[in-house]
Amino acid sequence: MKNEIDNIYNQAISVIEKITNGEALEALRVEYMGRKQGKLTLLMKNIPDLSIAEKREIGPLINKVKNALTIAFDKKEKTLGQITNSENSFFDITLPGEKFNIGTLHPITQVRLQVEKIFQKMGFEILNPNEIDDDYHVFTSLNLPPQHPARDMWDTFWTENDLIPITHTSSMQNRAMKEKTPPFGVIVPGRCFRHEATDAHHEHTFYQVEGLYIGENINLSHLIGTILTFLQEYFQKELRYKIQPSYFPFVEPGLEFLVSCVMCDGKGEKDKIPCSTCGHSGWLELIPCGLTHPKVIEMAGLDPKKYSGFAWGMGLDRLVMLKYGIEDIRHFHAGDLRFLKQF
Ligand code: FA5
Repeated sequence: MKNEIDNIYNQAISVIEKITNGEALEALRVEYMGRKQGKLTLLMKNIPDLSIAEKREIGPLINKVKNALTIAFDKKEKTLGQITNSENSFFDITLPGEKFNIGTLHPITQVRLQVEKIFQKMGFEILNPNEIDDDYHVFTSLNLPPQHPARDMWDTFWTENDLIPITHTSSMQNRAMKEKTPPFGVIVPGRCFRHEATDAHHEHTFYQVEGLYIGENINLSHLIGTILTFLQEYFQKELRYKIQPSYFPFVEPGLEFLVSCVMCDGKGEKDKIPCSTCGHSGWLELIPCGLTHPKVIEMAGLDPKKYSGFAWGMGLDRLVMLKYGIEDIRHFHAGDLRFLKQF
């Protein structure tokens, strides 16, 4: 029996060495070590018939052979696996590469960067607003004391501790005047929040770009010149403009800056179809603005007899919509890649 065990071991080892694929190896494993009919298993079934002395010799020998074969099979299996992997890892440099989807800047971000560049060229500095601010900066410092009825013009969100997700970027006016020495110009691009029933032109979350210039002897011509220069540079078009009275407690006079419609060139219609962008009027109400109210200047610690200024607050989303002919503001935050991939 000892010889038989040696033979089985030697045969198995020599065949394992020659094997070249996993299937043949598995078949061989069953042939020698299979639980029912394996050659080694069958030998083990004879052990109960042996004498005690033989049992002591044969039992450990079979176990030793069994362990040695298990190791040989496992080793061969690993070797075959490595060969297969290296065959699979053949790299064909002629195949087209994997396509990576690289994101792009959101259209609002793209336009914000353009707007910032234009105003920087005109000497304006960029200030970032606090997205959550206090009552003083959002309202009181802008000549809107508590209980002022004009506060109703803003559908404001409040936090539980009486702070405000800013309703407009005018919230930085007081800080800018306190921090800077006139003459200075700043723009404040930022995200605003209002309790709005959303529609094609209104979102609860949108963007504004505030502008503030403070110096001496500032008048409406400075305001008009600045805004017109910006709009012509932004739309790359000669635009006609008109201004009409408006009301904001932090400017006096308060104005609405209108430009000839960029979609229909101020004609009110395009190809004989009424222009829906300007409501057939040929004019776009684009930028609320005005000369800074003396009280606002005074509240920032500056002398309103010496200093004057102008300010505006334009909707950035509106500028993007007009530039690219986007009909509904709600596309911006819908997360629809079909929309976003166009920019
Ligand atoms: C203001 O917020 C003033 N702070 C602007 C201002 C600044 C006036 C400085 C004078 C001097 P108004 O609420 O009109 O004004 O908003 C300004 C612009 O923000 C609007 O013309 C519009 O383009 C945009 N806007 C306002 N509400 C929304 C909204 N819910 N969704 C999208 N855009 C909005």
